[in-house]
Amino acid sequence: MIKKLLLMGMLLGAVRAGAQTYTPTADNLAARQNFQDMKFGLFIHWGIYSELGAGEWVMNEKHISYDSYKRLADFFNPQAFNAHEWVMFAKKAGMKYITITSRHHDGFSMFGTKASPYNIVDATPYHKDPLMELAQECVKEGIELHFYYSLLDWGRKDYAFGSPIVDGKPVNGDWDSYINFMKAQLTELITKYPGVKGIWFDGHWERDVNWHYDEIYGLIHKLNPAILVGNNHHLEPKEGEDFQMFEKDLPGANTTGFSGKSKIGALPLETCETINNSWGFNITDRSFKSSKRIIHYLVNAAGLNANFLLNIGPMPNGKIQPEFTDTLAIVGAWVQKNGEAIYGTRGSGIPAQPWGVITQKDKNLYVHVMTLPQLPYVFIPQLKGKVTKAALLADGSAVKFKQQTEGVFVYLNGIATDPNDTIIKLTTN
Ligand code: JFZ
Repeated sequence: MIKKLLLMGMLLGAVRAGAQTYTPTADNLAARQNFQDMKFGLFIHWGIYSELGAGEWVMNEKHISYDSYKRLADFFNPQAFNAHEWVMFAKKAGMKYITITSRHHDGFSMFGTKASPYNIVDATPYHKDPLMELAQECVKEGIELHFYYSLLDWGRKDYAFGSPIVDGKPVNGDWDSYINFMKAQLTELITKYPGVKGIWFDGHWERDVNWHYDEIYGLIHKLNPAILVGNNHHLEPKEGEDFQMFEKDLPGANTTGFSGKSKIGALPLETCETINNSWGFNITDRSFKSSKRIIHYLVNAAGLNANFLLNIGPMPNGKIQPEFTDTLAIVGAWVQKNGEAIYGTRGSGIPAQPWGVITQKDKNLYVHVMTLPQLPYVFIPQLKGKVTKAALLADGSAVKFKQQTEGVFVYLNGIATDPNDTIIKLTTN
């Protein structure tokens, strides 16, 4: 038994020694800082599934065969798509980057690709590449672009969805062929589209295979070392990844049950959430989140040192439904006014309080009071440094405070509160 353990330990050691260690370049580290500064992004789930108005899992959930589903491509013709409108929608909402599905689990590529004919340019009457238009528009408007890319594919023969897995490969598929296909597409996405800054992987959890991440991440970083790689595997970050993501949960929370194994690591953090209850366009889903709830999600994420990636599912004609534009116009107006306490901040390390959170930038702390307390003050524990000034961010008016060894009391009596978030800026020395 002991011998066996020793042997195993040696083997593990050898594997570890053999694995390449990833050292991010200076450009990559700068990209991570910039990513953290942006704080707010737009997630877009858009594909031929939008035609059925039942989310991006509709093929799987309704047991639609690949051949029948493929027919959706014949009718996909988003004549009303306008890249400028989408980018301006994001900008107006106060978002600094867009992460869009280039290919989801249905296997349909929403970009022009030589690696498969099953793509928007070659297989639909639209014959245009919306992701190219979006990429060019993003560069023009100073918005960063990231591509979501599915590892899981319900249709391809080489992927062989449903096949038993032996030795890290699907026995009924051709795993090498599938890995090469993904590498070809990722090369296109990184080299052809201007300004792409990140790749957001998803689908890892579908099967227990060898995903060849060393090769895939290695290829991405070879093509462009500054690209930020993230993977929605719901595990701790793996070698070669540049940020850690959480799905439908703030870092540290696990309301979904997906996040139990994703201990918070040292990489930049991002959490994604839907504007209603769906990722892809869903015609019956009317559970729209209020602007207040979205603002609170953004502020809470920032307080935990994380970005917030808010998802919308555009309609099959290429338009964004008015409920989303209305809500995000309100969110945008709020963020434009209060951006100083969001953009470029980091978590303060002070834990969330019943009334809200604290963000930090340089020597300033931003106290976000989202739930007004019963007593007319908030108490901030564990504050380092001496507070020299407290002022309402909205108008600069002085706010009373008292600092003691155990923390700072900030008095709210008589101040003009904001129904979303009353922000008090503390200057420390
Ligand atoms: C995944 C996708 O399946 C989904 O369509 C969407 O793109 C979202 C952002 O990411 O969602 C998941 C992934 C894994 C689990 C649940 C939802 N899981 O492991 O339970």
